[in-house]
Amino acid sequence: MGVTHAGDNFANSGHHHLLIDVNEPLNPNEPIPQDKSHLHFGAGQTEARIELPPGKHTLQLVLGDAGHYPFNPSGRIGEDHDHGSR
Ligand SMILES: [Cu+2]
Repeated sequence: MGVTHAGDNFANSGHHHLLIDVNEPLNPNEPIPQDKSHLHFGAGQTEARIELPPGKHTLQLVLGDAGHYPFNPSGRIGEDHDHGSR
């Protein structure tokens, strides 16, 4: 798989999406929503710094195609982040 800009339609390439505290599964037949809990890295970013309030958060990384549809099967990395307050 490759990483491209949103809108670039190369085979087996797409851009990353970070889902923050999203518990419902994505609908593979619809574009990934665009809101505070669905971040699109449409410039092809491969790293990002995000600020989260202390507590338990669920982060998912999903690769989407040029039209923001999740790849199927989605190369999803599930992660439970427990970054408690100090
Ligand atoms: Cu997108």
